[in-house]
Amino acid sequence: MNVMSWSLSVITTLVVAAATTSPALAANAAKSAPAKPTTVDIKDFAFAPKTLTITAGTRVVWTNLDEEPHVVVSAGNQFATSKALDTSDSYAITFDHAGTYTYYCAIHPMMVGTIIVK
Ligand SMILES: [Cu+2]
Repeated sequence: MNVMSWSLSVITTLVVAAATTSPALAANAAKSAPAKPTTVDIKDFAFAPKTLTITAGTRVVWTNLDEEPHVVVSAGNQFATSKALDTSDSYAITFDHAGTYTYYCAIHPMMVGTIIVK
């Protein structure tokens, strides 16, 4: 093997090594990209999922699938209260800061849910 082809071989090895480290780069890219909206269904007088864990910057969309109206209210007044959501109505909040956000339905206070923002 002459010096030139040896160099090529080393370069090829480095390129392959760089390519195999790309999952880490991809993970970083995914972290910095805006998070996709996440949905909470309001169905059968319950929030589903009842507890939702998301990353900061995620938009959460509640959709009422019941025939009864529901109102999303932050237990600690951490975000704005929704209007009365009729069937198929949605309400969205973007959670920019880490924390635990508990909420309930103003009309049916036994309906409770939690958003955990990491
Ligand atoms: Cu309700």
